[in-house]
Amino acid sequence: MQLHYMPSSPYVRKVCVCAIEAGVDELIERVDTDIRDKESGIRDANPLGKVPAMRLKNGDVLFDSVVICEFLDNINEDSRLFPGYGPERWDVLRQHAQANGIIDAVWIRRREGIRDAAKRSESLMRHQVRAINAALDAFEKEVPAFSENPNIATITLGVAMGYMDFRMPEMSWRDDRPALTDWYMTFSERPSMRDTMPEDAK
Ligand SMILES: N[C@@H](CCC(=O)N[C@@H](CS)C(=O)NCC(=O)O)C(=O)O
Repeated sequence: MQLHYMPSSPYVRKVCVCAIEAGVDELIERVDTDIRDKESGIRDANPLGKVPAMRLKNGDVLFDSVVICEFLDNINEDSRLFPGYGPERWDVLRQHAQANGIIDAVWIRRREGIRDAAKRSESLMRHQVRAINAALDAFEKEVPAFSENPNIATITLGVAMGYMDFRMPEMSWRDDRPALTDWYMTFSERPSMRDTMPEDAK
């Protein structure tokens, strides 16, 4: 399987962490992909032109990150990153959406922040920061009930926090969030997280 890969992308990192946690990482060949390069093949793989996209052995292509993660989880029948149908699944998928929304908001805030000051929308940036803070506050209350074993939600949250440290260090997300701070300190020590840290952030 070939993964269209960009080392700084948090969505790609999420897939890589899932692959390691699911024990299927060695099945994946990473293909460095420049999303701005029309010849990179990403638009053939994904009409949206976004990474990650995964080309399977039979030629089929999967995207976006959560779809690839569930596919990888299914390869190994002992892996349980996605709970089966039932209340736990809906809760984990809701938490995944909350964590992934943090990544989306950091990404939008960053894109807006690097525009010329005259074109930048301060209200759009404030809106993203408000959403990030509200989602983190909600997680601060949820941490005690987190499962010990990683799942798609906790992996995505760990990647979101790493992405904030990487792209928005001024956010100081740890302030007044002791439970999340402690949880991340432990989670980020997992080999899957250490081995996938963005190069610039090492
Ligand atoms: N919802 C998608 C988001 C993927 C995404 O936005 N990837 C970024 C890189 S971090 C990208 O390829 N952007 C290119 C573009 O927006 O044209 C997923 O989870 O896979």
